[in-house]
Amino acid sequence: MASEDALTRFIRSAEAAGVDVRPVRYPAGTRTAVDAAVAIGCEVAQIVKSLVCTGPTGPVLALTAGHNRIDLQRLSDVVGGKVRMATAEEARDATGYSIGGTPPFGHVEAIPTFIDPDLLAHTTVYGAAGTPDSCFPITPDQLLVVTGATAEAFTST
Ligand code: 5CA
Repeated sequence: MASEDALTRFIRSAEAAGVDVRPVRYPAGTRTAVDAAVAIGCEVAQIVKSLVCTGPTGPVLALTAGHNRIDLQRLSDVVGGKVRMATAEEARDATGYSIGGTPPFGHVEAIPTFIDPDLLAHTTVYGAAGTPDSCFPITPDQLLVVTGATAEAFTST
């Protein structure tokens, strides 16, 4: 699917979820957290990585601060069963978006979501808006409400 379509799809899904998102396109690309932080001009720690894992009952979404890494053992303990990183195909099937552009909400199905507490320390954080060249700002409070995420420590730096 063309990236423009995925951005439009995300904006519509966010509206349906009651969030007025204002994505910005960055021609230099925002495929990784570092790319996104450079393009936006923010700290890497303010980037929301939307990482899809596969758990005992299906997909699990781990919203991870840009400077942190998922610790799969810790995440498994939080989930209550063994999780692994989803394959690119599994992630796309679960969310409707490709890796590099996966947004933190607005997916084709509701995914149980956990959020890295480090993301809650900022006034504004930035998530992918459906494409590897777009991001949108959001407050951590709004992100918590719209995702219904549980704040749990599941990372290592
Ligand atoms: N747009 C940026 C900043 S919001 C972004 O989406 N970053 S991300 O971290 O959420 O997405 C990239 C992540 O996708 C990588 O950190 C990696 O965990 C995952 N990934 C990359 N390639 C694969 C792959 N082939 N299979 C599974 N996961 C992958």
